[in-house]
Amino acid sequence: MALLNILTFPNSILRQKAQKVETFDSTIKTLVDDMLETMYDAPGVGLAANQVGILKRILVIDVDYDIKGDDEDERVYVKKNPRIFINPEILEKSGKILFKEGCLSVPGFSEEVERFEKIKVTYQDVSGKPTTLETDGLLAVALQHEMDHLEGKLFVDRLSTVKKTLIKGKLLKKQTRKFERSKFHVEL
Ligand code: QAP
Ligand code: CO
Repeated sequence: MALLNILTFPNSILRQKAQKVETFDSTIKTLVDDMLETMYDAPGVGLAANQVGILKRILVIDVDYDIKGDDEDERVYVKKNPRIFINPEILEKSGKILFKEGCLSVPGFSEEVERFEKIKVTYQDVSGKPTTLETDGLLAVALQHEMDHLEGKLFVDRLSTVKKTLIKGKLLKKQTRKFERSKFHVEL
């Protein structure tokens, strides 16, 4: 198992559309394991392959967690219920819900986004077996958020231009500082 690097907004790779998985081999299984490890390590409740720079239609989600530790850096997720969705598609949707969303690719920001309240999805598991699932609540929101990633879309695209521009500016500034720091260390 390995930790993968999570790309952050406004990285242009996050804007690319992911391709359908056709072959369910050990490469996919390893990728799924690494994505789960990366998600739990972050910690987060959902991760799309696009976010680790791999343009395949794969999502991992775990919304059944307990958070241990009060401090942001020391938080660990327990009671894991990892869910894997490959080639997911929405078959039916109904209702509307406002949910305050965050994203591992937009660290430190969360904003209210409108989603469907209830969805029915079809997807394949890690061995390629087709499954359908009808769900609502946090899992339905997480699925819609993660499926957006597969289309190169981020939750900030669903906010006002003002909010989106502000978040972009702050994240770019943070990334520049990180880069300057690493340059300094190399030159030492
Ligand atoms: C997507 O989001 C999602 O800003 C997953 O500093 C969104 O895991 C699922 C995170 C809404 C369900 C509902 C965000 C971690 C994690 C941050 C995440 C941060 C640290 C976000
Ligand atoms: Co996200």
